[in-house]
This record gives sequence, C-alpha cells and structure tokens, in this order.
Amino acid sequence: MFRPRMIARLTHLYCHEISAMSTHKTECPAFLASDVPPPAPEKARFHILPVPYEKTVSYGHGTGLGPEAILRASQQLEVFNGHNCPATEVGIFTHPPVSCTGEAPVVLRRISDRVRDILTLGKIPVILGGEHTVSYAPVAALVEARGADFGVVHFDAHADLRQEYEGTPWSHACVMRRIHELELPVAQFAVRSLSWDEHQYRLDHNIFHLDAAELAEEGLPVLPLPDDFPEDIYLTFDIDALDPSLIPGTGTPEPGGLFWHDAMRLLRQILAGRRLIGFDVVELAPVPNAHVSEFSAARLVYEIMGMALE
Ligand SMILES: [Mn+2]
Repeated sequence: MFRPRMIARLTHLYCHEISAMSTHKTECPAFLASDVPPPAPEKARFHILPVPYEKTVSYGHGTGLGPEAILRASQQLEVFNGHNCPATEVGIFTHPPVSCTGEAPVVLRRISDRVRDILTLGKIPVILGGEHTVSYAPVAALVEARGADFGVVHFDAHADLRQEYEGTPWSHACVMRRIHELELPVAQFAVRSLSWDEHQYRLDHNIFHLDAAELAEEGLPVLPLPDDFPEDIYLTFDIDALDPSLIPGTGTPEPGGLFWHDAMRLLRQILAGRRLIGFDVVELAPVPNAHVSEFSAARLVYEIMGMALE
C-alpha cells in the first residue's frame, strides 16, 4: 500500500517528469543522437517528424508527450540491433516538432506541408505521434505527391473506421475511414475492438483484415497481404496493436494484442519484396517513471527502419 509520503514523492516525480517533457522543447534530442551525430538532412534517408497532437483522446491521456518520450528513449538503443544493417548507416534526421495548436484540419494541413517538404527531398517520412488522427496528414501528402498508387498497412487494436466519433470526423477513431476515403487499399492487422458499423464497413468495402483472434488461432501467415496489394506501402502502427502487457502506456489498451516477435515477423513478411514509402508510430502515452512503453516504441521505430533496408 502507498503511504502518504510515498504518494507525495510519486506526485513530485510525476510533475517533474511532465514539466521536463513540456518545457524543454529545444533540448529534445534527435533520434539516437547519443551514439550517432545527426547527419545533414540531405544525407539522411529517414526523416523523423515529431507530432505531439492530442485533441480527441477518449480515455487515457498523454499522447501529446509521446514523440518526445520516444526520442528520449531512443538514446538508450543499441545502434546494431543484432540482425540487420543499422538504419543509422543511411542516416536518420530528426525535425523540430510540428506545432499542434489550432483546429484539426489546420494542424493536419500543417503536418502535410512538412511531410511534403520531406518527400520533395526524396526521403522517407517517419511520423511520431501523437494520437492516431495525425496519420491522415502524411498519407494525404503522399497522395498529393504521387497519386493513390500505394497501399496502407494498419496495425491497431481498433478498426478506426467510424464516420465520426464524439462529434468530430477527425477523431482518432475515424482516421482509417478518412484514409480509406482517399481511395487507397487498406489492410488491417491485430484489430480486436470495433463497432458493428465498422464491421459492416469493412465487409461492404472489402477491406482486408487479419484480426488478433484469427492470428492467435491460426498462426502467422507466410504471406500476410493479398497478392494484388500494392508494392509500395505506407505503414501506420498504433502501438496498442501490441499487447498492453508490453506497452501499457497507451490511451485505449485492449487485451489480446500481438507479442513482440510475432509483430516483428509479421512486419518483416509484409515488407518482404515491398517498398516502405513512409510510416508512423502513434498513440504512445508515457506512464511516468515506467520506461518500458517508450523504449519499446523507440525500438519498434528503429526495427521498422531496419526492415525497410532489408
Ligand atoms: Mn488503437
């Protein structure tokens, strides 16, 4: 049981950590800067864009602190991940965070503009959220830059296919509906929470999905995507696709998620023979004084970069 003094100390630590995260914006380190000096933007293949967006979170809060927590946790990563070419070899550049003040459409336009600049340089955008709503912006920027000639692979506990949620079409719970409306093929993995309407929408629009229960019962497929799925892929990874025992720091945890090596294997098989044109890792809401969530998210970001180079 917590004694009052212990509670006071935990409260102090919590407040200290939160204020450290929110006031030291300019001191936030670049991804893995602890081990590798950040390269010039034109020398880096991966361009990280932190997006501390938190507006429509419906349960646990704190996703606005996610990007900085991932960048800080990345300082503890090993450059060599044990099995493939370190992404630092091709360069990782970290941009200053996008300002997230204003209404959703305004902020999304601002994010899209920043992503367009990264695409103009011929680089791979890596968005750190922030709530899932932000994923619309890089996908829209890609469509503007090259047309709807790619597929979107979506890892999540939730289908996020609602027409609107809590009065807004820009809720995190609607983001995949907005993306699907851009006429892009979508493939969903590890979903285990969706409404009847979302279920119907998936059926009506023939949206490919391998839900968490199916993956658990039938095992991981060797070829996770349909044959006709586009070769170029944007990946949006809501960290609640992973089991909440791995990443408790997320707004809407759902039991029955993917475990680490299963997630890695699925990702690797999805990307085999395909090209990753951008990705995001979203919905991290750091738990004060427990670093497992942000470290796992940082590791996930680095692993996906490594897979993109295989
Ligand atoms: Mn989710």
